[in-house]
Order: sequence, then C-alpha cells, then structure tokens
Amino acid sequence: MSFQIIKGDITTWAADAIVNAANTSLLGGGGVDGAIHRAAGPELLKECRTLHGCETGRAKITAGYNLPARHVIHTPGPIWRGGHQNEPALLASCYRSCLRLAEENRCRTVAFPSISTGVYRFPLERAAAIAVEEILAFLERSKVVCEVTMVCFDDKTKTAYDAALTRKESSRSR
Ligand code: AR6
Repeated sequence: MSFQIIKGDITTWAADAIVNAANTSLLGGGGVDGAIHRAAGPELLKECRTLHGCETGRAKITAGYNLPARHVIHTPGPIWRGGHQNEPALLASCYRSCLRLAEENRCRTVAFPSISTGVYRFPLERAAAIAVEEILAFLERSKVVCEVTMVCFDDKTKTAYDAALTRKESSRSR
C-alpha cells in the first residue's frame, strides 16, 4: 500500500478514481469542482443530473469522460461553521465514503483534493489531520485500494498535509 502527497492539478491525474470536492447539488461549481467539470466535458454534468444530489459526508460515483481518470467520486464536504456542527465527523465521513465507493468499484488507485479547505473554509491543519488519519486507516485494511494520492493545489496545502503525515508517523512510532 502507498500514500503520497504531491503538489499538482487533480484534473491531470490518471488514477482509477479522482475525488471531486462537490456541493450537495452535484451540478458543478467553482474551485476543483469547476476544474473537473471543465476537463471532463459536458457528459459529466449530464450523468450528475441523474444522481439527484448527494448528502454532505456521503459520495456518489460517475465515469471520468474526457479526464485521464476512469471515474470521478463526488463528495460534498462540510461547510465550516465554527466546528460545533459536526464538521470534523462529516469530513472524516467524506474520506471514508469515497474510499468505500472506490473499493466497491474495484478502483486500485485513488486521488483526493483537499476537501472543504477552499470555499468551505474548513481549517487546513485540522482537515489535513482528519484526511491523513482516515486514508491511512483505510489503506491498512483494504484489499482493493492500494495507492492513494493527495493532490494539493498549492504549497501551503501540501505543507499542511506533509506535516499531518509526519505527526501521524511520529505518534505511531512512539
Ligand atoms: N486540483 C487540485 N486541487 C484543486 C484544484 C485542482 N485543479 N483546484 C482547486 N483545488 P474548493 P471546497 C483545491 O473550494 O472547499 C465548489 O464551488 C483548492 O485550492 O474547490 O470543498 C463546489 O461546488 C483547495 O485546496 O472546495 C462547492 O460549492 C481545495 O481544492 C464548494 O466549492 C478545495 O477547495 C466546495 O468547497
């Protein structure tokens, strides 16, 4: 199993599945969602319309169309409202739901963007710790998903995920 953190654009990533930080309508938006829809082409929106939205913390899968990725897994992350509205548990649930769906669809390689840390304003350090925790726990027990990549769009995001992984590794070796 492997987990890597890179800086890049997830729309160029040739995984079995890439994850989209969507909203509950699943009908597109800005940020990574807009970039994925632009790169995939209009057929993606057509398929998304048949899904009738998705609850925060859950996930739904479509084809990747013009993307190099075979599938897109769409997950609406929580909007940060101060941290007392279940935001951390909902974010953890996003990562778990996506990985479970990837497994059910026989995806061996999965790439994530930093869910909820853009427009949805989830604090980056806390989001990174949750993502790293859920991904590593899943990789340990999955027989299908064997490679997960965090594709960070900027240096600040990559630094936060690198730090979260280092913290996790040092707490494990203690
Ligand atoms: N590749 C990888 N990461 C990206 C890319 C890209 N091409 N583009 C942006 N990011 P955001 P959210 C990063 O705002 O906070 C949309 O309108 C970005 O720098 O895309 O979950 C949806 O429709 C940030 O680190 O998602 C929802 O309404 C991260 O992706 C809402 O935004 C997430 O930022 C979801 O907000």
